[in-house]
Amino acid sequence: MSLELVTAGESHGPALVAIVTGLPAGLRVDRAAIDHDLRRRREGYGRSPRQKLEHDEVEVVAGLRHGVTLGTPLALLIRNKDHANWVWGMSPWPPEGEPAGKGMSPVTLPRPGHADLAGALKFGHADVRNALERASARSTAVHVAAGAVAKALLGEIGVSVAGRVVEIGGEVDEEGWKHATEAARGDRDTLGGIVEVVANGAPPGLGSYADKGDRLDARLAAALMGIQAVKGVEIGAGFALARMRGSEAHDEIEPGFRRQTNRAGGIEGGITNGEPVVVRAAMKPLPTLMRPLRSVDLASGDPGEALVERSDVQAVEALAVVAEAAVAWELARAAREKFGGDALSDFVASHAAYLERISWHEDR
Ligand code: EPS
Repeated sequence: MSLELVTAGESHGPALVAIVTGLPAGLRVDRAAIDHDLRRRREGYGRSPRQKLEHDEVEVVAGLRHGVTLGTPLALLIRNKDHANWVWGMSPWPPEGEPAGKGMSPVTLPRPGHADLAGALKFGHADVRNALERASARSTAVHVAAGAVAKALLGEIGVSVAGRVVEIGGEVDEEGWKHATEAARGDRDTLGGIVEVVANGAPPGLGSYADKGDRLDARLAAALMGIQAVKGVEIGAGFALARMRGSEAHDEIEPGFRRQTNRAGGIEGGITNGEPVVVRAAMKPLPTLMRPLRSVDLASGDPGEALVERSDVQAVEALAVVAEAAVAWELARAAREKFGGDALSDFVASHAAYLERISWHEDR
C-alpha cells in the first residue's frame, strides 16, 4: 500500500477537504504543527487581504483518535471563512432567497495566464467562475495540511524538509523582495519567483529506476508542477548541468559513500543517494492583475479587459511552504513504499533494519 491523497474544494465554497490513505497506525499528529504550517503559508508580503480573513485551522473528521492515526483514511477539513460573503454566489445547492453578496454575476472575461479560458472551454462553462474557483491556489491550504502529516511520518525516520525563497521578481535578498513587491503593487502588477526545498536525512534508496512513474525525480517534478503558477522545476544543479562536462557535473564517490558535491540534488537514477534532496520551482507572475491584460468576452466575442478580482501581488513565500509540503508528501510516499508498515513501529523497524543492511551510519 502507498500513501494517497485526494482533495476537493472551491476557493469561495464552504470548505477544502483532503483524504489521506495509507498512513500507518500509531503516528502522532500534532494539531499545532499543522496549523503552524498553515499560518506560514498565509504569511508574506504581497498576499491578498483574503489572508487576514482566513484562519485556516484544520479540523479532522476521520482517521485520528486522541491525536494518533488509526491506520484508516484520514480526513482533513479547512473551512473558507470568506464563504460567508459568497453564500448565495457559491451555494452548493440552488440558492434560496434574493441574490446577495459576491459571485452573483457571471465572469465572462478570462484572465490571460489563468485557467479561466481553457477551463471554461474544456468544461463548457458559460461562467468562468465555475473554472477559476477550483483552479485557485486556495486549494494549496489543504495540501499544506497533508504535507504537515507527511512531515510527521518522515520525522519518525529522521528526515526533515524545509522550503525557502530564493528569488522574488528577480531579486535575491529580503530588502529587494520587499522593494520589488511594493513597486509591483504600485504599478498594479504582479511578480513571480523561485523557491528551493531541501530534504535532509533521506536514506539512499527512495524511488526506483524501474519505470518512469517510479523515479523520485519524476514524482517530485510532477508534484511541484502540480502547484498553481509553477512553470519550471530543477533537481540539483538542473539546467546548469547541461552546460557542464561530465567531469565537472557528477559528484564523485568517496570512502563511506560520501560526496564532496551534490550537483545531482540527492537523486541518481530516480533514487535518493543519501545526499540532501534539493529541488527548485519557478513561479510565474500571478495572472490576476489590478491593471488588467487584454482579453475577449466569452459570451459576445468582443475584446475587453480581463477580470479584476482581489488577489496577491506575489505569493512566492507561500509557494516555499506549499513546495515544502509537496516534497514532503512525495518523500513520505516513497518511504512508505520502501518501508511498508501497517503499524508505525513496523515502518520504523524496517527503516532501521535497512540502514543496518547497507551499513549506512554516521561513522561509515
Ligand atoms: C487566488 C486568488 C486570491 C488569493 C487566493 C488564490 O483569492 P481571493 O480573490 O479570494 O483573495 O487570495 O489564495 C487564497 C485564498 C489562499 O488561501 O491562498 C487565485 O486566483 O489563485
